[in-house]
Amino acid sequence: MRNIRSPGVPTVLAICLSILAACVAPPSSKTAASGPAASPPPAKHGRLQVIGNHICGSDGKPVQLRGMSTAGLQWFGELVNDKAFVALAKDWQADVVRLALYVGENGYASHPELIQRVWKGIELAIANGLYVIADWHVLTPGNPNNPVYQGAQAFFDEVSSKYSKYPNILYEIMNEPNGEVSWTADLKPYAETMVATIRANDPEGIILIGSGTWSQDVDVAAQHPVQGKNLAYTFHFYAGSHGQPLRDKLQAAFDLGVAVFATEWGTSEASGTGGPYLRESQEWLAFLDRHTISWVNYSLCDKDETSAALKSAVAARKEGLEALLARGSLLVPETLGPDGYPVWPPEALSPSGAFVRARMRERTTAQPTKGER
Ligand code: IDC
Repeated sequence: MRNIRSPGVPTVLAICLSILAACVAPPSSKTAASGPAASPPPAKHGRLQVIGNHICGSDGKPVQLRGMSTAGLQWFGELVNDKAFVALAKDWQADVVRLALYVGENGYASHPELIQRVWKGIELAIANGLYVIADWHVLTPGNPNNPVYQGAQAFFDEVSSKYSKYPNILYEIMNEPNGEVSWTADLKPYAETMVATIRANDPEGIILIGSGTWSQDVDVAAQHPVQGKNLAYTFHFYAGSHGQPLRDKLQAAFDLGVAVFATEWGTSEASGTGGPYLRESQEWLAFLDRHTISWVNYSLCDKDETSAALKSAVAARKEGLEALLARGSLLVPETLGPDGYPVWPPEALSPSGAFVRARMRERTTAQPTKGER
């Protein structure tokens, strides 16, 4: 977090000069891109809604959102910065960002101040016209009813009361339940409580529901779905570990009529390492395209692991990228792109990051949406 300093005389002078400059200069996309926009661009598809087994825009047409997840905010929270969100929206042409609020593992349960990163992330997403997923990152322990997660209701009550007025917000109530958890006895009742909590403040926002086996048991959930509107089920895959058998489960859920959203997938194995498995990732993405299923890649961070979209400092140093590192952490893109807004230069991206960015932009190039942005 930044230190708050009282402005000295030179700072005040600089502020006056910049106000004067802003008054005389014509509005330019460069200034709009690098500072918080006065009136943020609208969320691309308006208020989302679930119709049948699709997530649709406000016009009722199925949409496919693509975007990136943060890694654990307790480890890589610095990623929640203005430049990164501008780069993601403009250069990567992402539609959505997911804020992974780990609860266990030194996360929110023991560091409640992490909530500030969620608020800042939501604000930055709104300012950049991105949809934003508030992810209650259940992972260890695997049961969302474990006392570690006792803050869930208060969290979703607060998120939904603050942000229900924005079409940008989506709620992911349990990242990946795992271990001895039953859908009907543990997860569905938990989901019903969270849905009721959120619905008390937000009658419309999309609620994303996880399932057992690290959110792979979508087919089980789909047999006994939670009642209510604008509900969708998450499923997670890692291209090096999961293939056709998981796609079959997904197809089964889809055929039972529920909407699904891949809120987390990686080009690596499920451990976050190994690979990248780009051929397998292509196969998965082709499947998601065919069904107009939204996806979020894990993760936009610079950890030394395959699934990370940015190079680690160690890898960058090995490649002689000292000049890039000298500008600071790769979590803050300090380079200005040709259009005047911050970008990660190609050499800052890992093989996984380069692949995912290209896939994200491909769609935008294939189906121009200029008029909509
Ligand atoms: C992993 C990170 C790793 C971190 C670990 C901590 O990649 O750096 O040490 O969490 O638990 C998931 C989880 C996601 C995992 C990811 C990769 O939702 O938190 O991140 N993964 O293992 N499910 C399947 C894979």
